[in-house]
Amino acid sequence: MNLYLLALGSNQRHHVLGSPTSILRHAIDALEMDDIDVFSAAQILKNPPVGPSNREFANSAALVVSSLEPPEMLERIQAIEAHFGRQRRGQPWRARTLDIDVILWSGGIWQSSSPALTIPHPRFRERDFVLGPSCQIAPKMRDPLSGLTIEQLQFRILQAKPLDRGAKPA
Ligand code: PH2
Ligand code: MG
Ligand code: MG
Repeated sequence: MNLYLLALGSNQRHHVLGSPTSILRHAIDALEMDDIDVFSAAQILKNPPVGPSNREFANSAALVVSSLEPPEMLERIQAIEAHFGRQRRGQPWRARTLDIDVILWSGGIWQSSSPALTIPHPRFRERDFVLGPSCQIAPKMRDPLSGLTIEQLQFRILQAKPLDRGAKPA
């Protein structure tokens, strides 16, 4: 069995599901399938955008247990994103109804170009919007590259920018 830490984000309304917060609630429900068991999900938080977007994000994280191997998990996640109205055409930073990223995997390190998948996620160590929710559900899960736990990584960025936290409950 594989354990995955997933990060979820949304900064665009869905015509039926409504707000980003509502989209994330539905997306967490949609993750639960025959071969994916949602072990726990973090509280949904609102965060200022990191990067070129100017729209506020709703963010969360989920710990899931699955028999799926990383490429199959990615395929499943992309199917869920598409089902929730994610458009992949255009700029990579465009507003999205749903983004689900694989952050950590119990097997450790994964690197493939086809499909393009890197675990641990290459930018998660600096991202408060990933570490904040992840810390609620998996504080002791360890990054195989730095050797640090989620809690330690979160502490490191809080120490660096203590007044910069824009996260608030959704
Ligand atoms: N996702 C991005 C870029 N910037 N900022 C926040 N707050 N939350 C996100 O999920 C997010 C982001 C690229 O996927
Ligand atoms: Mg993504
Ligand atoms: Mg992302």
